[in-house]
Amino acid sequence: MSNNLKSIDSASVEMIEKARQDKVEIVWDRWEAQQPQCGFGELGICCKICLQGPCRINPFGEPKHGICGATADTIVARNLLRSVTGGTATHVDHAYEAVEILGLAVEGKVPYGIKDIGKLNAVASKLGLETENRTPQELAEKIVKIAFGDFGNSSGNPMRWLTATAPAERLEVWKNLGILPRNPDREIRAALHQSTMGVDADPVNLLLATAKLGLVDGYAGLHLGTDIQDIVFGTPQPVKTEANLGVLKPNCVNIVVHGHIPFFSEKMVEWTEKLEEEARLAGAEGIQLAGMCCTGNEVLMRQGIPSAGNYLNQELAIITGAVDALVVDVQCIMPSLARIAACYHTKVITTMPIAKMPGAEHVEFTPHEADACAQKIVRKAIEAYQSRDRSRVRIPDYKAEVWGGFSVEAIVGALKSVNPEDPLQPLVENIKNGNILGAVGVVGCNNVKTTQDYNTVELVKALLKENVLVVATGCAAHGLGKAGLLNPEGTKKYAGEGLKAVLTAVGNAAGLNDPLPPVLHMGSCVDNSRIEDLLAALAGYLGVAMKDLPVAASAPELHHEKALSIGTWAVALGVLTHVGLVPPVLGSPLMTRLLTSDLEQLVGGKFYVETDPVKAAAGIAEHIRQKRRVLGI
Ligand code: BF8
Ligand code: SF4
Repeated sequence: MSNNLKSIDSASVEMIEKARQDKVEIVWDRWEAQQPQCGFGELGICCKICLQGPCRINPFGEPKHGICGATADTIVARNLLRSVTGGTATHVDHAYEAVEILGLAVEGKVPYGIKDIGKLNAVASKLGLETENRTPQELAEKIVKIAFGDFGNSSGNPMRWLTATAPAERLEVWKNLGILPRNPDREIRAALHQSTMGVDADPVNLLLATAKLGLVDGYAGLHLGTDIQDIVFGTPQPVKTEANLGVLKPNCVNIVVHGHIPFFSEKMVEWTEKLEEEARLAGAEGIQLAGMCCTGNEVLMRQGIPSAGNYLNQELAIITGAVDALVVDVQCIMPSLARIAACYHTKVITTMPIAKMPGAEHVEFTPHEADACAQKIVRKAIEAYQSRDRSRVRIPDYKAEVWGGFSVEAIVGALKSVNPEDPLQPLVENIKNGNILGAVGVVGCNNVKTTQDYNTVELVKALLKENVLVVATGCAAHGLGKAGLLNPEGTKKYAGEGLKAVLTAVGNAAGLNDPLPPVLHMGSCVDNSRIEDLLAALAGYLGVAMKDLPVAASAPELHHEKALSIGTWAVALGVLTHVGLVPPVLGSPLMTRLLTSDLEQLVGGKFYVETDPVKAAAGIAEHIRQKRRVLGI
C-alpha cells in the first residue's frame, strides 16, 4: 500500500478509526488477513479451468506446463479473456435491461417514459432511421427493435450498434483483424467456449478474442446503455452538488443508493422527494438521498444527488451509524455489508434477483412494480431512522463542492457560449496552440491494494500541471470530487496557466463567473461511451484518426473485471491506456509484451503499466507530446 496509508480521504481515515473502536472488521482488515497473497495468482499463471487442476506454472523453473500441457502464455491469455468476458457480460446485461424497459415503456406497461426527444432523434439518426413524421413512440419502438436485433443476430454481420457508432477508420482496422463482433450474447458464449479446457491454446488468437470482447463491451454495453438511459432519463446537463460522507445529515433519514442501475435509483430519487412528509411525521427533518459508486454517478449527473463516495467508502458509510438504509442493486457491492450493518441499525436492502446477500432484506425491484418497490424501501428507511442509536453516530465533517453533468452535449453547450457557430473550434484551437496539451480520461475503481484515491488524485494533479484537460468517470470521479478537483477552485489551485486560461474563458463566456472545473465529470463507467463520442468528435473535426489524437486513458486504481474490459476497448480504439496496478499477466512474458507493446502496431493503442502516479503522469504527458509532434502541432 503506497505511503502505508489506507486512504488520503480524511473522512475515510476517520471512519476507519471508528470501525476499529467499534470493533468492526472492514475491507482493510480482510486485506491484511489475506497477506501474503498467492504469487501464482498475481502473475496470472494459476489455472483451475478444469478439475485436473489447479495447475501452477513456475516462472523460475519447473513445472512449465499444466497437466494438460498448457503453457504460461496460454493460461494467462485464457484467464485474461475470461476476466474481460466477465466485465463485458455485466455491461451487456445492464444495457439489455435498459432496452427491455424502454420497450415496455413504449407499450405503456411500466412507469417510465421518453424524457429526451433530442437524444431519441440523435440515436435514431445514427442508426440510419428516418425521423421526419414519426412520433417519439414509433421511433423508440424502432430503436428497441434494432437493439434486440443485435441480440438476435444470426447473420454473421457485425453488430449494428457498433457499425452505427464507431468511426469508419476503426471499423476497417477491426475488420482486417477479424474482430468485429456479431451478436453480443454469442460472442460472450464463444469466448467462454474458446477459453475452456482443451480449446484454444494460441495466446495471440486468445488476445484477438479478448479485443473482440472489448468491442462487445464498448458497443453492446457502454454505448447501448448510455443511449437508452439518456432517452429515458435525459442527457445530463451541468449540475452542482457535493461529495463525501459529510453529505449525510444527522437529523434526516439517510438513504444511500449503491450499485449501477439508474432505472432503480431514479425511482428512489422520485420517491424520497414524494415521501419526505412521512419522514417529518416520523420526527426527521427530511430525507437525504446520497449515491455511491456508479448508480451514485448516474443520479449525480442527471439529478444533482450528492455522492457519499466510491467503492472503498461503502462499508464506511455504515460505520457512520447515520445511514438508515443502504440500498444496492448490482456490481461492486461488498458481500460484507450485511454483516457490518448488523452491528448498527442500518438496513441493507438488496433489490435485484441476481444479487442477494445473506443477512440483508430483499425487496425485489421489477420495472412493473418500480413505484411500489421504491416506496416500500423509503418507508423501511424511515422506520429504521426511528431506531437509530444516536450515541453511535459520527458523520465526518468533510465534503467538497462538485460540478457534474458534463455529457458531450453539455460540453458542446458550454463551448457554444464561446463560438455558437463552431463550438469545437475554441477547444481545438487551444489544443493546437498548446494552451491545452491534450486530454486524458481518468476512470475506474478503488483497489484496497493501494491507498484509496491516492493514485487517482496524484496522477490528475500532475497532469493538470502539464495543462492536460482531464475528464473522469466511475469511482475515479468520486475520488476526484472528494479531493476538490471537480469545482472551479480546483482549476485555480491545480491547473497549469494555459489550461486555467481556457477554462476561465469558457466559464466566463457561459456566464458562470468562475472557471469550469479542471476535471469534467462525465458520469458512470457505462458513460465511458461519452468519452469515445468526444474523441470521435475531435478526431472528425481535425480530420485525423482517433489513434493519432494527443490523448490517453488511465485507470489508476482498477480492481473490477469491468475495468479490464473497458480498458481493452480503449486500447482497441487506439488509445494508450494506463493502469496503476499490475494486472495478472506478468507470468507470461509474451502476453506482457503483446499487451504493452506489440498491440500498438495492430490497433494503435496499448497498455501502459506504472504504479507510481507521478511517473505515470510524466509518461502519459510524454506520449501526448509525441502525438502532438506527429500531428505537427
Ligand atoms: O462500474 S469504478 S469499483 S463502481 S467497476 Fe465498481 Fe470500479 Fe467503481 Fe462502477 Ni466501474
Ligand atoms: Fe490444469 Fe489444463 Fe485443467 Fe488448466 S485446463 S486446470 S492447466 S489441466
